[in-house]
Amino acid sequence: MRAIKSVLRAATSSIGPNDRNGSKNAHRPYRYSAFDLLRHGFSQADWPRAWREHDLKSTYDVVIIGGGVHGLAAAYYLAENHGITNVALLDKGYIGSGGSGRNTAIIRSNYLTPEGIRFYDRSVKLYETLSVDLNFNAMFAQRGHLTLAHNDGSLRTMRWRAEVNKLEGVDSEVIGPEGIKNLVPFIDTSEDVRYPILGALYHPPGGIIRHDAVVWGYARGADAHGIHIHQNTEVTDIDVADGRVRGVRTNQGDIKTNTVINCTAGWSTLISDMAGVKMPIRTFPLQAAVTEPVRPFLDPVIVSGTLHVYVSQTDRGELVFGASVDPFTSYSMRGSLEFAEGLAEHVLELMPSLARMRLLRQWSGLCDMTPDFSPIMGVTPVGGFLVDVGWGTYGFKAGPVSGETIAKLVATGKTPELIASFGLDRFGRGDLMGEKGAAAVGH
Ligand code: PYC
Repeated sequence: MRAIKSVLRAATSSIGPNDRNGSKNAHRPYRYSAFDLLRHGFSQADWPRAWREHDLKSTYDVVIIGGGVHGLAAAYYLAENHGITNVALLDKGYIGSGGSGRNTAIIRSNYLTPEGIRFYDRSVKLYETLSVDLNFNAMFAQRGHLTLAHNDGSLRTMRWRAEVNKLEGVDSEVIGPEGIKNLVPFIDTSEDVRYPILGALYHPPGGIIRHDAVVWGYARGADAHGIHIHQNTEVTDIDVADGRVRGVRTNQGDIKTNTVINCTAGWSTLISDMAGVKMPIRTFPLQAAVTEPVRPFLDPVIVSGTLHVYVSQTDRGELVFGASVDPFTSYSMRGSLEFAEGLAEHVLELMPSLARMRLLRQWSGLCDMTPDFSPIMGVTPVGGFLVDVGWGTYGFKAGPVSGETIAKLVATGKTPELIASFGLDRFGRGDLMGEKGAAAVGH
């Protein structure tokens, strides 16, 4: 047995550096497979590290600030699609420790504006192939997404969204209480409740994913191309001279660069301020909570704007809940009793049979809200200072497409059509992209 184990261990550790792209730092990432799982199970050998640590260099072609899904996806697509690998990704904590590790992992493209629908639909498409593209199982479960309407006004908005979705080739339709009950037998569709359910926007391609796996998959892919991921590296200032970015200063040393991408959430205004770029953003906490695991009973994601609640069941059986952003600006990431009480009340109005379930944990993340509920992406008045910020409560689902489009902008110098409507200059022109009607819940 010992001999078998040592052969398996040797096989496991045989993956070595391989200069795949001609970049000195590129290496062939470890290939995960079912056979490997078996091999590791027998050998008990450690899995190889998914990404490496590097010394901070004094110069990079591109510096990305923020090690969440947006920053990591931008890093990955810069290398994968454009061969740009002399890139540093900086995070003041550990990767995925901000919004990417705190969101409720809902993916959908049932937005309201044609621009929003096209943009988020591209993200859904990228999410669909992500596990294969990155050889990292992100467990995307397209179990459908239901946005409930409890009054005529919301039903009208659901119809509107369904029609624009269809025009853009996105699968969405309005269904009635019977259709809802078929999909979610536990939901209370009776008429004698405070907010009877009149119908719902049903969006079959929507679903949930493992958000930490998305972060790690992109980190591994970026690292394989030789991109440097620097955790615990806080940006303290951005050097700008003659209207252009010249470098960034960090608590680990200074970096010279001509291109900086602000991919932060929560701190996006503080980072942009360092470059002298003002952002029309206000930051609010968004709380979430998770229950103990129970047997699977809930397939689709359920959202009720009127009750300010959304719920999904993970593959492990926990229910994950979220609500509206807190009603005040703050950088606090703590949960509150008020939230847990309000949540319980609203969830029980929808599914009274959950009364005995216990909440395990609650937390919060920071949402950078813009006046029109659309992001701010692209160039700024400071040359070489690009932004991918202002995600409100939609950030995680947009990670792949944001990374893809920002990388294209850096590589080509041209703003891709998919993000042309999201520029900072729209606020000066008064050309807003009202996407509030597609928010999961009222904010
Ligand atoms: O837009 O689907 C959404 C969402 C869910 C949680 C926060 N935002």
